[in-house]
Amino acid sequence: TQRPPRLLQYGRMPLSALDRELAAQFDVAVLSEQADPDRFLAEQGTHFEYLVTSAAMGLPARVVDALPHLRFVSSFGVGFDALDKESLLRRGARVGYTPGVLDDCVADMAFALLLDAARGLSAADRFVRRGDWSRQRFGIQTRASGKRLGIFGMGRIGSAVARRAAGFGMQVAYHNRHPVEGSPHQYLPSLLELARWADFLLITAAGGDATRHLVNAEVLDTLGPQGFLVNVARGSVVDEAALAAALQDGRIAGAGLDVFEDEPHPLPALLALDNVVLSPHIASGTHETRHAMADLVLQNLAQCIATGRPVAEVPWSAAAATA
Ligand code: 8YV
Repeated sequence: TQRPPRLLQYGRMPLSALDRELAAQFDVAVLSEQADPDRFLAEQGTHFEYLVTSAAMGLPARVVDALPHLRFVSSFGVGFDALDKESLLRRGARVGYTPGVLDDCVADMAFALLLDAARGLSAADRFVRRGDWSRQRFGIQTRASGKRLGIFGMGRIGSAVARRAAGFGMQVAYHNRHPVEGSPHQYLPSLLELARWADFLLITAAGGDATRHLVNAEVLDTLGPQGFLVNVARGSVVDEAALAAALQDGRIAGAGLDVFEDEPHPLPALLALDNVVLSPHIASGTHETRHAMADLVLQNLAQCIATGRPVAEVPWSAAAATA
């Protein structure tokens, strides 16, 4: 019998069943669990052709540079902003990821946050638990149905959000760098125009340098005191300090956030506010979706080992491979 291929796991995966399956199929080393990870890389880095990581853990250049024979990275997640593009392209390693299978659950979560922010659901829960109900009235909230939903980032997930919005009788407009061909929704050529138009500004744009802090104080002030912000994309898209200040001053009405600039550390100012609902980066975190993501991580690995290319490949990796 052949020895199973060696596989470097950057860290524990977001689903323990996947850790177990990887250990069954491969000769696994988990980098984060080595006593001295840098020394481990220096001594053993030459042995690994395959690596798995997640969108949240990412992959720094320091690790790629220590793996001279790295051929394939399989990442758990659809975002690839935390995978170091330059070092991976230099290495010629191909990069697989898990688009498509998480769209519905992320869109569900976007709507959960939108409705919670508008109707004050989490604040209402705190109100009842504190025993305030017998002493005072809960504040009047904001209607979501029929309102204007501005989507920043009309990709697969943005489209899934827009489909849900139809059921709530919401009008949808969006902003991307370029209009999406064939999209039935209104395109607004700038984020400021989208913020001015929208009652709810919802972010499903990719993270990374191109979108860093695009949602800044000016965009939030333009969204205005009746407006709500929802972010299920990347914390880096929003200037979190500006957001906390806008929420505190009532310059926007409320927010729902699943992602933060420095996870797992939301800005402390946010924790004290009742008009923001916070969740710990769980939009893809259902049994169904995490298992589908895990299957694609495994399929990407298997196909890359068999044919040299993954089932679902990060665009810049695919582009480099065909160049
Ligand atoms: C995380 C995500 O991948 O897919 C993404 O880009 O951010 C999430 O689905 C998940 O938390 C595991 O890292």
